Amino acid sequence: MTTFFILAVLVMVAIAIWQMTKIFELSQIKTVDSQIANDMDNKYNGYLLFVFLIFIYGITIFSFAKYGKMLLPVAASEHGAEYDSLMLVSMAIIFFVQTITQALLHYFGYRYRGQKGQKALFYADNDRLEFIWTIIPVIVLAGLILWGLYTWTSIMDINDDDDPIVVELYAQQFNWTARYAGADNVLGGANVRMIDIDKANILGVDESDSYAMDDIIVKELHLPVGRKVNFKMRSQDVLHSAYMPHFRAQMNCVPGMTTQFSFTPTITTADMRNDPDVKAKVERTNILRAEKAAAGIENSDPWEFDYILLCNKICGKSHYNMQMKIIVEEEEAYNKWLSEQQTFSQTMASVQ
Ligand SMILES: [Cu+2]
Repeated sequence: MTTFFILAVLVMVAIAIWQMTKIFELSQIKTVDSQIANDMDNKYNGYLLFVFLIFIYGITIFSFAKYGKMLLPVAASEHGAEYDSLMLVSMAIIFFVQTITQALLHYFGYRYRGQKGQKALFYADNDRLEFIWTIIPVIVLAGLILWGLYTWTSIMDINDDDDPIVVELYAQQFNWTARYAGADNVLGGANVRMIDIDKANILGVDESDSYAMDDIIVKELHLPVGRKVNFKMRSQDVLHSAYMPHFRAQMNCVPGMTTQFSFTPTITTADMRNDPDVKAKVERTNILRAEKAAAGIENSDPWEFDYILLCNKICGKSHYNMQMKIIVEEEEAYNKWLSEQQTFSQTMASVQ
């Protein structure tokens, strides 16, 4: 019965609005019904430009306030700080220019709106003005590009200085496997054609290569803090991308070739868990998770922060869940963990 009344009221309100619109239309019949904008129209549209300007500024401030906390915490790698400053300066310049140009654009739209009897001024060119608005972007952009290239070159300079650990990241739909180069710090040869599932040789490591014997294949990445790591990426099937956001690192994994990336972790997992930003994020997430758990939704256990390796190329239907945990720890703990893992020759022996 209540539903019926609500529906009846809604229908009546709709009829009333329709009737009022008709009355309004009838009362307007004598005014000029022209498709050409008059001074009044132009003025209203000019005011609407200011409303829109307030809207875009408002939504910008709102987004900063509400979503600013979603940004990544402090960079946990040596090159990360340089990368972050480049990003911050670029964004600050874009933000500054955007704020000023949008205000000018909308103000000019209002100020020079169409007015009856007013004729637009024919203004062919002004060399000084054009010089100013060409040279300033040229200088700023050239500066940013040069700085960017310099940063890129220094980040992408992968060499064997400082005794790096060599780790292979192997991508396949939809998981990651890591292979440490072992005591000799040289990865054994590998090729997808040598994959032998019966022997559990899932990475296609060359069983006849002596360098491969001490390689260590694992499903969790442990890295010693302060030690450079040279990653070699391979893919078994399609294009993947090894993305380690906390270390500001990403490299595509391409079938048929080896790509590489190198970085030095600077903050251990334990220290990162104590970072105020990370702590706040974990708290916020766990409040949501507790609510879900109370509602009986599965997989809502409290979350603990961990570094993570993700896939950043849409590689198939389970792409979203292609990830591997990364643990950064003191060299001692890392060495202990590594010594507890089986080498390639040990796993081969146990299967045969
Ligand atoms: Cu992938």
